[in-house]
Amino acid sequence: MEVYSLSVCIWYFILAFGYTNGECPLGWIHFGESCYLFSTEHLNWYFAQGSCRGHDARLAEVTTKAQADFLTDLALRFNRIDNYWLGGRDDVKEGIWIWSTTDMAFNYTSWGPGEPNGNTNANCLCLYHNLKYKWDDNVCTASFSFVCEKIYHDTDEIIG
Ligand SMILES: [Ca+2]
Ligand SMILES: [Ca+2]
Repeated sequence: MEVYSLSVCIWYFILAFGYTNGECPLGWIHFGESCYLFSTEHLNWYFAQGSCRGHDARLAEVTTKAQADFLTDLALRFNRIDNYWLGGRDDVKEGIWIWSTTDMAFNYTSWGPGEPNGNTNANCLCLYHNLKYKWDDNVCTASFSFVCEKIYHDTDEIIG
């Protein structure tokens, strides 16, 4: 138990001080051009998007393998029994997946085996626990955790 507590402490220390810096809000994790927040609350996809907007953010939109792997790896390390909404949807045209705020079609995907498989019943994108946090199409009204993404502000650019 002691060892477990210590390792949890070390992990939170890494999360707090290793991945973040002054340009992401406290609790958000810096990667590439963005800051990410893994929610602890559970909401349907629509309310999750609203919650992210409340943070001046959006549900995470993934355009590179590096970004996809980062989010999957982080969800695995958090090791919660949770699914996490991302900002993808195919409710406009079934089977045509787009990122919600840009309407851009997916140019990179990280679907789990057999996914997407929900047809018109499942029109929202998540990192799914039982797929080792690869991508899953799921029912948009399901109550899941979610990943918000906001722009990482580089201090040098603001000053320069
Ligand atoms: Ca669908
Ligand atoms: Ca599915």
